[in-house]
Amino acid sequence: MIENEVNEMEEDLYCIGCGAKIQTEDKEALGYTPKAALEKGLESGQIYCQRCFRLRHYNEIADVALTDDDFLNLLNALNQTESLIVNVVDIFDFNGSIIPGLQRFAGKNPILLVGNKVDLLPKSTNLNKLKSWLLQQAHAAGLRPVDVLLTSSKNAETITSLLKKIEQLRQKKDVYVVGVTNVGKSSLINAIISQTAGEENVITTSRFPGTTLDKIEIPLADGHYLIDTPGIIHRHQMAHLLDASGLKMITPQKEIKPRTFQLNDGQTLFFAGLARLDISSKEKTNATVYLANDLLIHRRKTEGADEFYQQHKGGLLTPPMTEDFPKLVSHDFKVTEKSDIVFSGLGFVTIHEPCLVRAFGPAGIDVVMRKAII
Ligand SMILES: Nc1nc2c(ncn2[C@@H]2O[C@H](COP(=O)(O)OP(=O)(O)OP(=O)(O)O)[C@@H](O)[C@H]2O)c(=O)[nH]1
Ligand SMILES: [Mg+2]
Repeated sequence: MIENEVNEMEEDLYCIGCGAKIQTEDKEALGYTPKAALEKGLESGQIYCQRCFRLRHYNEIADVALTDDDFLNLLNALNQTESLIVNVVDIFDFNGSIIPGLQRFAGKNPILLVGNKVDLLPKSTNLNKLKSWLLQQAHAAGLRPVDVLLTSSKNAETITSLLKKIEQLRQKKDVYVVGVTNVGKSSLINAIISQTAGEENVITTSRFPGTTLDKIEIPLADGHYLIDTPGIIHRHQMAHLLDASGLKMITPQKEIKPRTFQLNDGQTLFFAGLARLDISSKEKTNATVYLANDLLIHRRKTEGADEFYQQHKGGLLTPPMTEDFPKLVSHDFKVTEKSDIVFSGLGFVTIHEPCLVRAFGPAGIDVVMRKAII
């Protein structure tokens, strides 16, 4: 009897953690929930699928792939809606956070641009300057946001400002929170729920890309919804090249303590085994590195650096730990003013004086130069 009831109700049940439709048949597919867990969930009114359960309790990820079509459908649906679009980007990885063509997908709907994870930047960062930089970058990428905000899901004040801004801009419409995977969309929504309803960590979040699997609708006071969406997956993200422990090591957890090196001509920095930077310059050059605080930075001569890398990759230079990690390829830059060399998904290095830089990143990962942001 109970079983029948459960089966009938399955039609309309969604995991509150990731948005997947709940099912009890296929262990490998999205939304799988053991029957016993489903019955328990029905009693409590909050159902989490098995994948969310594992993520939340053991930090274990079960890979389930959404196809590029899934994302395209989601984006295409945006201009059919009447809504406010909140585009969240990771302030620490702006280049890796851009969704090409978002302005077109948004149609007539206004876009609020949110630079998240601002807690990772040093306290001394000039936030107003950073905001104008963000807007400028957005314009360069063809995005015309109606406003820009900096947030941290760990900072209540920024969440209050975000809520206020959303209320002001949404004009009694739905709110879609969109962005690339891992920028912190679900964490921001959790922070909003915590501030308005007092419930903590309702939606599943994790450092693994691809946590949210379908739309999650959070009801707002006026009958409209705040909608979490699955993050767009950029296949060329550092996160996809690493295993769970590697990912943990490169993900900054708190305020980054910049590490400055005075480099001579012909010196090299290795950022674990993931990236490398060579300097050519007549003068001494100062390089300030913004990376996860515990990640190894190893300085040595450029001469023999290739052999050194081959010898120590996966040993002294860890991560990576896996054999199939792509080889490092070089990118040459001529620094004429204070600039950042950005290793997408890893961090950046501010070069303070004019010099020549040869930067190495894993094949397929963007390595770019920009005007210094700090
Ligand atoms: N330092 C810092 N970390 C954050 C912040 N917001 C989220 N994170 C972390 O970033 C990772 C991804 O967070 P999620 O909220 O799952 O990101 P998402 O955009 O919903 O990701 P998908 O569901 O995969 O699209 C987690 O490890 C979070 O703890 C923030 O403001 N500051
Ligand atoms: Mg999410």
